Amino acid sequence: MHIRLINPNTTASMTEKIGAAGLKVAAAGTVVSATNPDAGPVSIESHFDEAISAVGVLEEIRRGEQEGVDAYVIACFGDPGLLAARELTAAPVIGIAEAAFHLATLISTRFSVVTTLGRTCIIAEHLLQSYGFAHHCRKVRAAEIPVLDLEDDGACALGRIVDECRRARDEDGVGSIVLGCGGMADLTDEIREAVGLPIVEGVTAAVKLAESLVSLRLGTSKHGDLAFPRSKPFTGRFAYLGN
Ligand code: 5HY
Repeated sequence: MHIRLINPNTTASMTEKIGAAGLKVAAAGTVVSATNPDAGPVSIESHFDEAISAVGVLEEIRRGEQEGVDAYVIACFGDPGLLAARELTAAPVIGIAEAAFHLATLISTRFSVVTTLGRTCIIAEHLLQSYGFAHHCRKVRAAEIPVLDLEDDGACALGRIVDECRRARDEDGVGSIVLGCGGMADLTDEIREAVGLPIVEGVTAAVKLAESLVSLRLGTSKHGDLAFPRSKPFTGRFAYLGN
């Protein structure tokens, strides 16, 4: 099976890191490829960034459909464009936030989330509500690091994330912690070592869920709201999206 990891921001080094993390946990025989859109924000840290990045995600889904991809992972913690992406394919499409929330509730009754900037906490809180996990999550915390500090070894992003995870461990009464950024995909083991709690990371969680769905031959339902979009022309610079 071929799983395509889509990094919705346009930072190639983060896409590479996400691909490596996914490949590390994939079963033998699973092909893992990672892409990012040509156009869009270099990092996603606001509602605006998210809205623009969603178009890039949809273009990558359309590209994957021509390549016969079996499942997709949207590797940004806001799960940008998730439902629209599911309309474009019969293959499973999994957002890393949704995947991490599901797994965290299988190993703990309560979890906290540690994400990057405080201003993005509301995005995770909205997802917790819309996915029905709000009552499982004690707190969405921020390490107050810009997303691209995760690409800069000198920025001591890891130290700030560990400090915030330790605060969650000591103050929130939770059994596990969810990492709130695709760019943290390579830090799980170090954080687990330093904090001593189960750490749930979304990219790897989504890859294992995608493998399960494909092996169970469970794809996105084309019955109801996730049916393929109705054919229609699009105008202007989006004309290429119409049919
Ligand atoms: C992410 N931004 O996973 C989100 C994290 C965040 O570019 N990749 C990004 O802070 O919302």
